[in-house]
Amino acid sequence: MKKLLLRLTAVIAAILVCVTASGCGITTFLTPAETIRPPRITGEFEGVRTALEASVGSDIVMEYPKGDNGVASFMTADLDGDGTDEVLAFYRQDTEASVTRMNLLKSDSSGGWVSVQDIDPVGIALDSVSFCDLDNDGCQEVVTGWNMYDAKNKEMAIYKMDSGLLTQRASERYTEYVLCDINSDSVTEIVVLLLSSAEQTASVSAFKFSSADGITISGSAPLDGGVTSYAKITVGKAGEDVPALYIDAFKGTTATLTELVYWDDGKLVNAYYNDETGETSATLRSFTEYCRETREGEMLIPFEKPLFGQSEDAAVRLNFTEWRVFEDSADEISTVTFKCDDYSYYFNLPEQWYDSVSATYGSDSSVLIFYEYDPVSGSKKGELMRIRIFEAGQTEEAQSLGYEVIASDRTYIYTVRLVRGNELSIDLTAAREGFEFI
Ligand SMILES: [Ca+2]
Ligand SMILES: [Ca+2]
Repeated sequence: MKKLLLRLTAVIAAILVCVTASGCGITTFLTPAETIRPPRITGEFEGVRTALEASVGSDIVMEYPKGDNGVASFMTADLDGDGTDEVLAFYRQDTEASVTRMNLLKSDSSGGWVSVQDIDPVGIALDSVSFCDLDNDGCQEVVTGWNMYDAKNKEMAIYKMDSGLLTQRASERYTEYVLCDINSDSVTEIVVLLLSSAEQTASVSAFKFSSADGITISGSAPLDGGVTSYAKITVGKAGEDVPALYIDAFKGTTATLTELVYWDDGKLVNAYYNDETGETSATLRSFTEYCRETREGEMLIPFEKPLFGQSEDAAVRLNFTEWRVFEDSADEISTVTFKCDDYSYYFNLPEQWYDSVSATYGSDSSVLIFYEYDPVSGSKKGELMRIRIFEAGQTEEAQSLGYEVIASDRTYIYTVRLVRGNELSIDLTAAREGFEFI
């Protein structure tokens, strides 16, 4: 559970990526924590709270964007490009229900702070704040996301600095959004996901921001309208140099799917979406698993690969996960893994096992058995390897039963018993290489 929470924290950070427009497409992805200097209440920002209270009264409670992780009650950035940072502070009036307000403060000539603008809230609570130069004029705009009174979806409001004050230039309904250069034109787009559960529709749209027109749509693509919520959005590549969004979504409580969205031939496309059914069934899996990035920066999409030889009415269906790299013609299989949720590990199958090995797992006894399976005759053949978990300190007992240790942590030792002499047999080194903690 703890690991799940950590993963969700990473998800929140991933959703709010802002790209530095460097003039050569996507090169760097920064989390808000990196684009915004961490606020300190000492030193140069010491007078901010006092200046805020002088302007809006002292009966206030400092707030912070609800959906952001680790971002505090004010953020700093040089919004007007004059070389010194402004402060955007978030607070609520103590006497008022939970409505987040924003206040813009500037440093004055004597090095103190003064409030110059109080900005009316767009919704009930501030969910996210990002600073990003959306129109390539060298100054960052402020992109805010708000929880609304009535709905599941949120409202985005974009502010631009104009004569020293922030002016709202655009707003848009959204479920999730990402700031990135999706079409490689060196201008950051606002990519908006909008899910309407009531109407069972969902779409992704890329918007451009300009000072004159606010936001205008550049492209749009349908998404699976039957999803329940979005779990994780990762900005990666589809192929060599094509920016892409990998969108992991829940469909129900445990099933997940991945939408892969990128710009192709002047339009936004959703690689696995089926126009006829209106669903993205190709990537639908019955379990919860999200895309992962390899050390080399390649994105892997999880596909469900049911184990051979299971009876249709088995109480618990077991699956391998086939991790694929997206390719235009046919996806490339990167690895096939068994995931053990009970003991939080993956076992990555050796390649020679992909088409002819199945497994059984007894959660009570923690034993995972891999065996050879003949898909043609549908028959189970000899055992190849079993993984068994012992309590820490039980090494001797494990060894006396023919097990060899491949990994350990404070609580358990993770062991294997190998069957040798089969052409599919693997050695201890390969078993160790295949084992991975989640
Ligand atoms: Ca700008
Ligand atoms: Ca762009």
